[in-house]
Amino acid sequence: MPIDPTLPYDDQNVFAKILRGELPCNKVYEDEWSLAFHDIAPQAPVHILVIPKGAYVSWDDFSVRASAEEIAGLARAVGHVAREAGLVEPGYRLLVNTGIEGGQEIPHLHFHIFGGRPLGRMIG
Ligand code: IU
Repeated sequence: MPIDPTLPYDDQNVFAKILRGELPCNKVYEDEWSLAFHDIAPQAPVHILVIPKGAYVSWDDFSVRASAEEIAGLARAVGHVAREAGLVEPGYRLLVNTGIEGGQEIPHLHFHIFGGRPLGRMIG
């Protein structure tokens, strides 16, 4: 069920619980700003989620409230994780579902990294 991005942050969402160590994840990378883990229902041979450690509902929320350091930290983490997964040369796709019509289901910002097969051309 897609989430309403105008709602306040829900600290009971599954990614908040993963960040607090209350739920397990298959971790790929972690630093001061970010956590990356394999998606539980992969849509491609490589399907990794990268999330900020801060409490941000969505990309929209993050783009407004996050500090420059948090934004840079998350951007660097996404690039690092894709590189470490060996995806730069064949190529990969980043996706951030945002809000109800964007199909976002978990109310904590997450970048999807897809790769490991030809993904085709997709614009919307
Ligand atoms: P979405 O952009 O909010 O639609 O993506 C949510 C993703 O979170 C989706 O790909 C799920 O498979 C994934 N996920 C997960 O990795 N672990 C979980 O415990 C749950 C969802 I719930």
